[in-house]
Amino acid sequence: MSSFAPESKGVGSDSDASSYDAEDAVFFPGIDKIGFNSSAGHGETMVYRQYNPSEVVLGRTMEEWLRFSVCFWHTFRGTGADPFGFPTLTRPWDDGSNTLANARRRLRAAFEFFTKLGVKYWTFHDRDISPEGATLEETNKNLDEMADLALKLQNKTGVKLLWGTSNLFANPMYMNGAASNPDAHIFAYAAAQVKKCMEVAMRLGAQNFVFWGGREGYHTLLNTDVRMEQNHLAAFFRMAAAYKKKIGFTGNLLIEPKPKEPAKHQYDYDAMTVIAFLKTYGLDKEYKLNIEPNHTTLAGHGYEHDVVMASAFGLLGSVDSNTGSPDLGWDTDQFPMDVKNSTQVMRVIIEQGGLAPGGLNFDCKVRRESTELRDMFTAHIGAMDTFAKALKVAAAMKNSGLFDKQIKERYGSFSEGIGKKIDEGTTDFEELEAYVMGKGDPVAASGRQEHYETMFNTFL
Ligand code: XUL
Ligand code: CO
Repeated sequence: MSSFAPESKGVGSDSDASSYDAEDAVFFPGIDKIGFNSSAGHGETMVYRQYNPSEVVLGRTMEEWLRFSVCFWHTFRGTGADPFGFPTLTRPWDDGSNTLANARRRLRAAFEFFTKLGVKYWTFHDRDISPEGATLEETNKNLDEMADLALKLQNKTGVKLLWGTSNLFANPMYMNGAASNPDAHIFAYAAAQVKKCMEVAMRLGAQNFVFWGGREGYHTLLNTDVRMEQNHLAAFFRMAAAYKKKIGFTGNLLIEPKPKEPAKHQYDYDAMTVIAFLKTYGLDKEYKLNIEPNHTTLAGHGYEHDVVMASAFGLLGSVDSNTGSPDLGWDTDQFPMDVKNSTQVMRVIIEQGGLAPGGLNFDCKVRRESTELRDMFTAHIGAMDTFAKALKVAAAMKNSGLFDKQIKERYGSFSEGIGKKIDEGTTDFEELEAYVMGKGDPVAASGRQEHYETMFNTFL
């Protein structure tokens, strides 16, 4: 996310926002619950043609496999402002004020949106849903008040909280980092903020709690002690895990890697960096990863790379299912519309037996030029259909057995003889040398990349 604007001003509109204060106010008039119709015409984009929640794929419903979630920050706090232009996304219920009344309207609009879309989960940062006050005490009081309303709306609609997280990056106090800040007082404030947010998330039945280290990194090494900063980060994560146990919160704790933006270098660079960090500090039993593919591509990897790596080490907890623009070099947080990329992700999710208690969270924002309320719907519908189709394609690939069989054959030399001994750890360099001397030099086999790529295409 890059356009987070907790105190965005100027998002006013001609309509009177307070007319949405009534309990029964309708925020999206003229838009009904989105239905499923697999034969809808090409021009219809307010309908699901792939996502049929109750359809069973590989023994589970689509809804169970996909666990879609809408994020509050982009979809209900995004203004369309960018470094070159003012807000473009005018929401009639949002008067741009930093008041609790405005926060309440946004939250009620959000639950109408989730319900009409038919999405069962949502995610938020503490500061998206609730305005900061003059002191931490006042800020916490506001958050409690907003949590009361969120709980009421969750109970009324059946929508659940996939995860909550603390915004430890927007407040100017955090400009030099939160848990990696050189000032212990700011470290303490960040700890207090997470403590409160975790309590609120638990009260709302969160299934996970996410940490994205927005400003945990450096801009110049000339003023930075990188080891001390990472020791502090580890201390912070250790205390968060201890507090989770203390209060009996049973959700998963997840760290979300990102290589850069806003910091020049962020410590949670990519999946393998976070895994090494967790193992270095003995935290790998307490934390899993929330992977965002746009961050993965920012790190210079292919779209599905971090999902594959995290899962391979048993640490894939959830996915912020978005995409970058392959021809741009920053975090554009676009809605994922590429079936091939999403299929690669769904293959991993199928292989590890699902994502629960994680899910596919749309950490995505409509383009600043997509200004109509219905664009909020079509963006999510298009992305959900993309992943639903990807699920079906990945299931067909799995059912064919072709990839499993050919990959198994490719590594076949490790299932017997000397290969088996390597895997079992029962051989050594001397024996391996003797093996080659006895057998003669090996001949390299083709990797057949184009064969695999062509085979993949046949399933699309
Ligand atoms: C930032 C990002 C965040 C996290 C939650 O790029 O993705 O929105 O998902 O803080
Ligand atoms: Co994210």
